[in-house]
Amino acid sequence: MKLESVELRRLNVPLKSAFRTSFSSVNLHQVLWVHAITDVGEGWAECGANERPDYSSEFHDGAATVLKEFLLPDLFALGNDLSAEAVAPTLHWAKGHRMAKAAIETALLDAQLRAADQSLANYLGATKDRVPAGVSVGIMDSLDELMRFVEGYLAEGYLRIKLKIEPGWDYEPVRLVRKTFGDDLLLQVDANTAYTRDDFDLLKRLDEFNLLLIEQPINEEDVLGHAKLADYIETPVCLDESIISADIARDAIELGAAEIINIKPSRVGGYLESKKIHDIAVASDVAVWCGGMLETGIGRAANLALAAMPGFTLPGDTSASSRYFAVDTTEPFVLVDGHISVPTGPGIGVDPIMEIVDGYTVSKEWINKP
Ligand code: OSB
Ligand code: MG
Repeated sequence: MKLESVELRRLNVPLKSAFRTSFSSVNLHQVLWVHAITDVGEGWAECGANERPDYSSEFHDGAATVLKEFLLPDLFALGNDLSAEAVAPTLHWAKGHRMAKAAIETALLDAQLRAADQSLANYLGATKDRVPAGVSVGIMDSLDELMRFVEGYLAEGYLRIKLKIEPGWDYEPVRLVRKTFGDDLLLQVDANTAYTRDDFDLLKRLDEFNLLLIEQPINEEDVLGHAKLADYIETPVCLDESIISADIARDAIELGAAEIINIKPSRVGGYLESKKIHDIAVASDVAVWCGGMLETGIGRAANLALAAMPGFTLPGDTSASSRYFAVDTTEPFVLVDGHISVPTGPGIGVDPIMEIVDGYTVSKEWINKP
């Protein structure tokens, strides 16, 4: 395969309701797409970075710049030696920028698999044709509002609820959801690093609610702190932001800091690195689940393929398109009996609907092979 040109496309996609985490509140989802044109066909990927460096250090302008100035030139230079598998080794010299690397690797993997008439799910070794869906519920203005949203999601059939928490929005919302919806509800929380080592007693109070897990309670660089917390509380500690590579996943597991892992392909540099983390976790008896970055259909499709691998034993944040969007950029993913079907078509298995995509597009830039 040979890379001929790449389109960087920015989209503004309105959310159905504001999504608030401990680090931001968004109404409009700003998205960066990487569209690769090769000699064997084209491929698409959604970059996991946000517009601002608020979830990780990456952000749209940074990802676009590193792609244009450093990553794409090396991939153009490979000529006919390019393959999706060659992307990570070729770009290894460039430190970090995993979301930018993941985006180009995924677009090329999509092109390569479409040409080979193979689905991403099949390529990754998926064993399921549908995956159980959880939903991530943002921080609300009131407990009443939270109850309305959770009740609505459960009525739609979601099989697991994840509550975003932060200091001041933790014990009470969790208590009320547990009390209202019962002991059988699969319930977990995500702090997005909002707590510190001084908050362990506060977090221990959540033990009484029999949560599936607590996700990334403290600073992502404090892996040892998560191991100490995991010793101190009953609730299993799950890492998200901290796990940026298979090496870190292996270390975090060995340290006792990652009793469960949220795998987000964008955060770790792509689907190939995600597969490595999956394999390490399975070998260590650590459960994994697929996280998300509010992906539109292009990104959601690829996440579903990953979530269909055998080690993904907990419901992911792989919700239906309607969780976030009135109109998705592809055929919408729908919830049926609490599950979402894994795409079976070649590559990521879905196509952008260009009339809709063009309506969301705010800018396009083409980078051509020199
Ligand atoms: O921490 O998992 C997270 C969204 C944006 C950034 C970080 C996170 C999230 C979510 C939503 O929790 C996941 C999704 O539904 O895509
Ligand atoms: Mg998280």
